Amino acid sequence: MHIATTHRNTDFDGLASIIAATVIYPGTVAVCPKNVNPNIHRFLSLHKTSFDLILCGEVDLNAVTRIIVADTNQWRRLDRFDQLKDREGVELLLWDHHMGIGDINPQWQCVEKVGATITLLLREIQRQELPITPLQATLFLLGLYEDTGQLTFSSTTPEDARTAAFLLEQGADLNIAVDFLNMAYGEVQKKVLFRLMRDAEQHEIKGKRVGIGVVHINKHVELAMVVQLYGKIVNADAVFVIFVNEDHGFFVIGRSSAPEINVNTVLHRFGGGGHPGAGSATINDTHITSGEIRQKIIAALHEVQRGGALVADMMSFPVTTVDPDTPMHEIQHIMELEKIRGVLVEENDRLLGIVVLWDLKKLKLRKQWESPVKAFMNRKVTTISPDAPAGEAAELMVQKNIGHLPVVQGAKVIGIVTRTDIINYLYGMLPA
Ligand SMILES: [Mn+2]
Repeated sequence: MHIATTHRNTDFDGLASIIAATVIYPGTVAVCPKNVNPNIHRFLSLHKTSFDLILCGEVDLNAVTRIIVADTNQWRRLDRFDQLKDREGVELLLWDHHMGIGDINPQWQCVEKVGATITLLLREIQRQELPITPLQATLFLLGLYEDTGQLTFSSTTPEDARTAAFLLEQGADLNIAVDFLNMAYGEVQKKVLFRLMRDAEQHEIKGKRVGIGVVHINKHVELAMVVQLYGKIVNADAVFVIFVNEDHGFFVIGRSSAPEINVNTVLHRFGGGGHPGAGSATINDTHITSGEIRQKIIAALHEVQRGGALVADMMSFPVTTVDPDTPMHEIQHIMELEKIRGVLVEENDRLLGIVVLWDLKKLKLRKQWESPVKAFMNRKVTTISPDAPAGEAAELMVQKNIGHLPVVQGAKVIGIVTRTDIINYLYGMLPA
């Protein structure tokens, strides 16, 4: 007997993966653990008869000659089959996207860091051009969407997104998928949120409100959205939550809406990372405690703030300036030549105004091109100081919908922040 099975507290990725395994390996029986997540329970109560599934208790262990394990690499997460751990003559295959250390040592495996295990099985299904039904496609899409937060989690890979496209082509039903995914706040997430509300500490660090929580979990579920929601509810500028899992490993999720608090820089110290606003770290150091991790985060927050990126670190210079009598045709020439979209107008080292590419589009008459820039420039220029946090520049440009932000020290322009500088900053291309 050949079986495909997955972890207890089965989620959509686990269920989708064992059904996909029956497509890839004909004659294989999908075996579902007794304990499944609430949304899986709801899904199966409607669709049970549509899929060939049996429970672990129904399998005669002596008859098993091949086990395909999906979405976990640990024996003890399986229902009953850990009894086959060292049995001779049982072939073991593994499909998984967890990169941590597991104790399942298969004869063959496909383990890669993608957003969902189902993506790996669908790679094989597509390679062999195996047919799948719209119902299977819907279940596969649920697995993919649940594990990737509808392709928004930072673990999402380009292949996950292409797999979603493939499933939609195969007739996956988005109405059904949305219906089941709306339960993204399952029991585990609700408990986590409750504990955070009750136990998390609020710290005031350099005038910013930072929530720091420690939560014990015994299940691998998506928690990023809970952390984000918690931050919003308590109106924190940043939140860091240390999740302690049953193996005493740690998973830290950070979120920040304050330009001064860079999550990427803080979690970098734990071997993690992400973006200034969002990131995570997995800590597999058995000698560290959650209390020590919390202290390290607080220490990092104090330091990072001091050394955080400033406008001076991100601005471009030198700045192209012209005097107020420069004719407009020359402005156009300068923009083309230097490949820039904005020119500052100065007189005696004093900023008078700014003219941007958009202003040139307003010129209709030939003689206007001969007119001086002072007739067309914008005199109300928003500026920023070089000591301001880099994130403040981003915020200001979004708020005012401007593409150029002159950096002014005293009365003198020493640089300029453009949208390109902002993009480089936001996507972490700036050395932190
Ligand atoms: Mn998974």
